[in-house]
Amino acid sequence: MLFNPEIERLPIEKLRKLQNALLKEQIQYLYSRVPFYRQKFDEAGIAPGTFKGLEELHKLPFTRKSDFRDNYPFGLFAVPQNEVARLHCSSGTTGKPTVVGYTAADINIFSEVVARSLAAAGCKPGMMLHNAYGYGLFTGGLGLHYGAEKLGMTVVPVSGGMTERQLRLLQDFRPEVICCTPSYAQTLAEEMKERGIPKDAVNLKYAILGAEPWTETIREQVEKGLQVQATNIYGLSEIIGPGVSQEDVEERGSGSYIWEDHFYPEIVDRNTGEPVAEGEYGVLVLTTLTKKANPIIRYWTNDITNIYYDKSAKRTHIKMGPIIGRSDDMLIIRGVNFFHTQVEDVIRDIEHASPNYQVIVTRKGTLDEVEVNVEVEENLLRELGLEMINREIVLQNESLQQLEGNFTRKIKENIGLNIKVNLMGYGQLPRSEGGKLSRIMDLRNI
Ligand code: ADP
Ligand code: K
Repeated sequence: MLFNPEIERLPIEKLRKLQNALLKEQIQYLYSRVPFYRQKFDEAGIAPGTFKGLEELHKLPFTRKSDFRDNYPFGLFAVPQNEVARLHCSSGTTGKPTVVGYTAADINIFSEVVARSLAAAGCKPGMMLHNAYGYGLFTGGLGLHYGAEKLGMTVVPVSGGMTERQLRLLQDFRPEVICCTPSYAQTLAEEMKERGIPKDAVNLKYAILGAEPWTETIREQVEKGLQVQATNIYGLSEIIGPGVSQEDVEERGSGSYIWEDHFYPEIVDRNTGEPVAEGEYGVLVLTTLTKKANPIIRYWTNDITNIYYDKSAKRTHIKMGPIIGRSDDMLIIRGVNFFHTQVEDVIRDIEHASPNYQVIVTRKGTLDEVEVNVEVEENLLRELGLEMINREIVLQNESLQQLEGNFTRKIKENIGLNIKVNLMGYGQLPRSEGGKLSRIMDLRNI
């Protein structure tokens, strides 16, 4: 279903025209209201009166997370505080939180893009949404909540955590839709199995997962475990929150639509900042076209992905691939670029390896080294009559040695690195308890 078919199918030329007009307005607006941007535009030689629009966007400097911090709390706001209807903060995965503001109209935009996203994910008015994103300063909970109400859904504002209660409500209320982080969806799927809850005791059909990188490996696990069709939702507080882009349930695996009438995307080279060709990987840079309280020009998301038009798709808006990682999570191991999502990709090809894994980073002298801890599937443990796994057990067990060997070889083939793999028993690695799960354990500064 398309929530807003007219705009979601707007022909590209018209979309471009609209973006151009909105961008010019946005530049004018920021020039007159935000000293930070006026100075930046002056330095770049951009005068709002003669600014040519999209064709000159690349001349404008990037806005970075540090700009939010330097202007903390409200220095980037374009409206006085009494016009700000709501504040949110980023979850602070990478340091001090940043604060963002929304006017009532911005909240409407946020709800609109989330409503479109939910509809693309398979939701319809009248369906029930179990919203297990965290409520509070984090944009996920309230963002999905307002969007679902706009679409006309029944919202259960469960928030994250308290897995026992989540499972109870999933059985009692029988919602068709759940949204949460992919790692928490894994937890819920595992816990259902663990507690012997039959799959048909819950009525889920769709899962909308985001807030952290995930791959097809986790999609398979969640789709099987929860009996759902799972789609990706992407966003970040600096731009608006979740709902910047969303995958269509019938086009799973082919990328997520970026709602281009509100957010203008670019992909640039992570080292030079220069634009790359369509489809190439780089840093996603986003410009808000319609926000009023806290509009942002060329935000350096630090997220690595690619963007491309999909001519056979239902909508005209551009798509982005999955985020392969944050630029600052990229490790350089013996000269090879490495993201933890690459390990996740490999897991899919290894029989008996489960998508519960962790990448351990250490430093030897000036060089970074990584090892991978990965749990084996529960049924293998049972077959082998083991409760847990450690080094000693692996060394004594032929099947486990073989599995470790396979894994190491596959990593070598796919990533080009010799990486030490340590098998773990089921349940030995940390699980998401509701929020984002870090798959990287960084021991470099210890
Ligand atoms: P923080 O940067 O503190 O985590 P946010 O809560 O605003 O702040 O989270 C936004 C970030 O979360 C994005 O920049 C991105 O790194 C990550 N993210 C959000 N959605 C996805 C997704 N679907 N896939 C991968 N990463 C995502
Ligand atoms: K597997």
